[in-house]
Amino acid sequence: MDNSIIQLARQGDRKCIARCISLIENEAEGYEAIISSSPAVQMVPLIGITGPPGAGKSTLVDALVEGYVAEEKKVAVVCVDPSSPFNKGALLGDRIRMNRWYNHPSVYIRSLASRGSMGGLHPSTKQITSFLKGCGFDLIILETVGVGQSEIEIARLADVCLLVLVPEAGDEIQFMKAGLMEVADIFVVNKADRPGAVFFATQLKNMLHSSSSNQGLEASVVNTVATTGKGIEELKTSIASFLNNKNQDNGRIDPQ
Ligand SMILES: Nc1nc2c(ncn2[C@@H]2O[C@H](COP(=O)(O)OP(=O)(O)O)[C@@H](O)[C@H]2O)c(=O)[nH]1
Ligand SMILES: [Mg+2]
Repeated sequence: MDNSIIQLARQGDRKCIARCISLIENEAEGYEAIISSSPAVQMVPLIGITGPPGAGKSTLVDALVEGYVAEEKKVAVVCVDPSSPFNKGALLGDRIRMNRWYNHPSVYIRSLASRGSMGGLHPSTKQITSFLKGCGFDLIILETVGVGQSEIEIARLADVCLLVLVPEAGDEIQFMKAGLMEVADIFVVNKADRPGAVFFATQLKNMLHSSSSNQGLEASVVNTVATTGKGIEELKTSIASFLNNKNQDNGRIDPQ
């Protein structure tokens, strides 16, 4: 393994980053060297975004990237589609959705196919996101379709986990998979241009309030229209304040 590739990747060279990720993804020769070279970067937040297909996750990622790039942040986006390779159309759709960022100097986007069984994340996702943290990005966004085990895995991996839902989900909320509600730090009611969004958000808030065991931080609910950017500033504020609170909690000295 040529060490200069790793070094160039660390300096933000896109081709070298892509090459390193492929090596990690395929566990190809030299991949251990790349992983062990990853500095322990704690300060780069990993934002996980999950939810059902079609909820608007990729459109939301596109809008968030726009917001962060406007703040002169460098962003890496990793998209994992557990349904691929059977769903090439979804990946293509994501590519179109985030089209304007593919050649932007502040943005790096990578799609990973899932090799995990049970629709989980790609087994190397953790190593790949850790690697990216050491390549000069200010934040990492991880988008995955919420099927199978992926939400649980993304919640474990991410520093803040967004669950994207649409107003129509209101009818199904009682029947939602057990465990799904618990993974979210922030509930995003996207497609808030559709009827029922305000009602659904209120319903969600009530439910969270009544089920809150006050372990950890209470989740928040944000309404967005990803296609127009409405609510994106509020969402960014929610993300930042969740991460802030979490850091303060982690830094707190535990009274005996
Ligand atoms: N009306 C409306 N449509 C949206 C909104 N956000 C996304 N969409 C549309 O929903 C479809 C699915 O979006 P996509 O981002 O691919 O969803 P994903 O599968 O969750 O990544 C696309 O046609 C988007 O244009 C929104 O806020 N309002
Ligand atoms: Mg998508």
